[in-house]
Amino acid sequence: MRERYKKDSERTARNILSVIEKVREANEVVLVFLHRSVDGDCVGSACGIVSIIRSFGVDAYVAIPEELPENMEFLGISEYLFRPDGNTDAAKEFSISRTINGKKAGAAVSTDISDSSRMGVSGEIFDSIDTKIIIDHHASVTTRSDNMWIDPDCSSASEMVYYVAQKVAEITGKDISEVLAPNASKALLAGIVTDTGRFTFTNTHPETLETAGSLIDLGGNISQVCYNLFDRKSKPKFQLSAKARSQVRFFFDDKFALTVVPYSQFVECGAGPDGVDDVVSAMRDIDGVELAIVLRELENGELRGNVRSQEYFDCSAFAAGFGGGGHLRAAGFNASGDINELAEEVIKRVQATL
Ligand SMILES: [Mn+2]
Repeated sequence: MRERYKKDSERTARNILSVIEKVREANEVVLVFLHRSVDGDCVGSACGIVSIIRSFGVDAYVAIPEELPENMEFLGISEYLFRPDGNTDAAKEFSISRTINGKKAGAAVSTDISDSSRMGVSGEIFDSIDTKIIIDHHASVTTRSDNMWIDPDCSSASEMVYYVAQKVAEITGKDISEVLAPNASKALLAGIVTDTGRFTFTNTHPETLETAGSLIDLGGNISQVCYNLFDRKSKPKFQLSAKARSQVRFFFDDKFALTVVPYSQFVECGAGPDGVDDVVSAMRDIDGVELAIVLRELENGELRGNVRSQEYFDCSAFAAGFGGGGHLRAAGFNASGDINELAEEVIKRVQATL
């Protein structure tokens, strides 16, 4: 572990342990928050935190703002998830009395996100809880406090949560396998695999691989994780992906690749909202392309942009211009309105920046 990680993960571990004690005494529950348009890393890191907290006999749930994507179902983590806007008795109880199993949410942990505006329906719940701990590797954070661990150099929030688990085990004299359940370990591995692009991005450090190795020991299954998150696809997804690829337009000496996928094409192919997930990085990998953007329209009319760059384009700043966020080489945003008008606006702004 890096020197810097040791100090920060220990501080965060002690914060988690004091939250566990506070919540235990008050007979409350901890909620863990993640960003909307959930991905492997926010889901993995959040499940890791829930596993740590539950290992001390305290109730905790991931307040997931949308349905878990089908390609993550293999993780077997439904026991960790609570959907505030879901159609369940638990959601009804929460909407009436703001309690889960009769317990009030006494503390919040957010992973892979620090900003409630990107938490979807869970954002206002996060805002309403006073005690907060934030674990994130996105650079776009303006305030710092002792209750935050932000490290943009770390591959993933999941890697950070693994270090927190290690410290929690060390401080309390437990074995890490008592703190991280096998399904949580698998979810953490999925998070690292997602954010490192299967250990191919420049954020893959030696300790990232060591962490992944330990997680395999704890119950992660690397081939199952990679197959489900990257390779496996339904026929409709394959066909929509092919269509989106065939519609790519190139601009500015072929440095910018753009494809626009209206909802009608999802319907035509019978694909779900994740139907074009594999397209943007494939576009970015075309020789000479610096910037790739996929615009998709969801069933509810919401628009989503995925932004990837190769060497120098700041995706995070570009996405922030549309109210989104992310990393230097990978970012995203949500928008509303007409998808073709959004595309024109995107092209204009790219021309001004690229
Ligand atoms: Mn992440």
